[in-house]
Amino acid sequence: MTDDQWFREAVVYQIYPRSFQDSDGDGIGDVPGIIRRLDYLQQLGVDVLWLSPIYTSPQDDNGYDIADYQDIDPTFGTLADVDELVEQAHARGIRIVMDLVVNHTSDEHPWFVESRSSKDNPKRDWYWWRPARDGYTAGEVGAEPTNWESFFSGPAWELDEKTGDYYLHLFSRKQPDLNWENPEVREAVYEMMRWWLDRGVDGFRMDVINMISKVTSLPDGEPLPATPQLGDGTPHFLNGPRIHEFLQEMHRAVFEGRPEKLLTVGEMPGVTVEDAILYTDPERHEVDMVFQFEHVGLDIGAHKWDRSRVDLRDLKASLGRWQEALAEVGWNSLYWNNHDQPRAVSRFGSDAPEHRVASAKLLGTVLHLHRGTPYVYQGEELGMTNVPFATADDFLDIESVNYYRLASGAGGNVEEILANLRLGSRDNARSPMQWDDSANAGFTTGQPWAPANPNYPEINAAAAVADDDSVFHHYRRLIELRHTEPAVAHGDFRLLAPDHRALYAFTRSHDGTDLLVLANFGTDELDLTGPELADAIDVTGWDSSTLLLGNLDDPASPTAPLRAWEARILRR
Ligand code: TEU
Repeated sequence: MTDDQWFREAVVYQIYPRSFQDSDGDGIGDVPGIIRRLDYLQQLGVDVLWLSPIYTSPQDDNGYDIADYQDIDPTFGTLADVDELVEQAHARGIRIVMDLVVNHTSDEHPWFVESRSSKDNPKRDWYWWRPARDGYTAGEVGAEPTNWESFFSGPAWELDEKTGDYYLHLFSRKQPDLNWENPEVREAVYEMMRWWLDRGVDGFRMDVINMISKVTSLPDGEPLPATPQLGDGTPHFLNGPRIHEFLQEMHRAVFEGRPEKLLTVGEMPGVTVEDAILYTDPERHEVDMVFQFEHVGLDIGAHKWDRSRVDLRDLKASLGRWQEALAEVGWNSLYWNNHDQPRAVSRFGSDAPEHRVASAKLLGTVLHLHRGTPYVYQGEELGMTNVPFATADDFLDIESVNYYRLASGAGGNVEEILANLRLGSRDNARSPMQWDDSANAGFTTGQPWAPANPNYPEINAAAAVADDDSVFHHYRRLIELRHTEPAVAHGDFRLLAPDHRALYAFTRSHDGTDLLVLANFGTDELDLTGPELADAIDVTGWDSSTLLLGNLDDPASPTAPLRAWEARILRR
């Protein structure tokens, strides 16, 4: 492994600063709060911290709407605090990766304020402005330039009264899309990125970066089943015509020739394995890895709020296909959850009290033993769960609020809408980090912007750190394994028993070492040598292997039947 592939042995921890640790009692997490918790993160052993956005922002989308890329929002701290964070993290051997949100800005960014000021403003073309559809008057129903639906419900176009044109916003109306066709836009972004790197940060997580190149004729999309007046614009802006060109240009303008290899990860909804090979081929100089969405879409039905329990066979097939496709060229990122997804243990494991700890450890085991760079989302290492939301008022996120408003306004069944939100709302991931059993889970001494999950007296970091059997220490051991056992980072991956409904099993092989990972995604005991499994997986050669790490009391033998939610890593 060359030095510029260091990320292959690294584990990244995602911080959602708003919900991590408040230091000044205003109820919102901040950068000094992160600094205060660096020792905890060092104890966990992570190599990199990725911070969701902390820049100046009206917070319409909790900071993913940026009004100044080169300053910190006062609720989160100051630039001096960030310098301090970088210094203190580096002193502990931890790198800092910033969120880069450049598909769109805030509508309060000076670039957009200028752009909207008149049709002949020099920055007019920095965003996507279009007149009303032919034959329609601006403001009329259906007059939007295209039928695209916004990710946050409703049309993706907003009429600006001042000039009578519409602007494109794939997300909220306070997040106008930048026009990457304009070379001045691209250079302004690159300059800002260089400024951050010069300040000492170690890379970027690039928000919806595969949306920056649009088909410039902006064709209508296929009508959507649930809202046929709107269409699916994604074929016209996901992995668009110039995306590879833009990323390569960015590489040359920002990353090439830097003394240190920086980390780049592109968040890419709708990315296929074929695209991902191109994006992550080191020879092409685009990004180190991408966040793909296939495995977090398997339990989603006709529309994104329609969720069911994932079929384990689909999950294995999907993740297995990504493992195989990027085995020779490119690299995977690995994640179960983040600030946009429900909590992993509630979704893929079991948050029932008797299974929560075992299933949280099992999920960590399976993910961290895949080939790729694992991402831990804050609180995942404690087995934090989804939040028991009672009423519509408990949902704070713009995506959830908009969905509730539009769906209930259109006469939808309120109980059904609430049930969908409980399973799918991004608010599940955004409740405060549970530090201890004091008021507000030790997150703030003030009034928290979102309430702590009521289970914090039991599920919290202080309790987990003190208990050697906790989810925390299991994650710590998994992270350590990646650093000490070369097969974890570099071994070949081979999926076993793909058709079994409850067993997730695979091997990793490297330089004469074989690892076997066995995980029981359920409560029925699994006899590994019984007739049901004997054909699919032959464990006879593993009888005298070493148990590297398990999640329950040691089994009678390495190949003894798997108990409820049991996971084992065997080595020979
Ligand atoms: O998310 C992009 C994205 O497509 C989704 O995951 C999105 O969160 C939404 O739930 C789709 O249903 C990124 C950020 O991670 C997210 O927090 C931002 O809201 C979004 O981009 C806009 O910047």
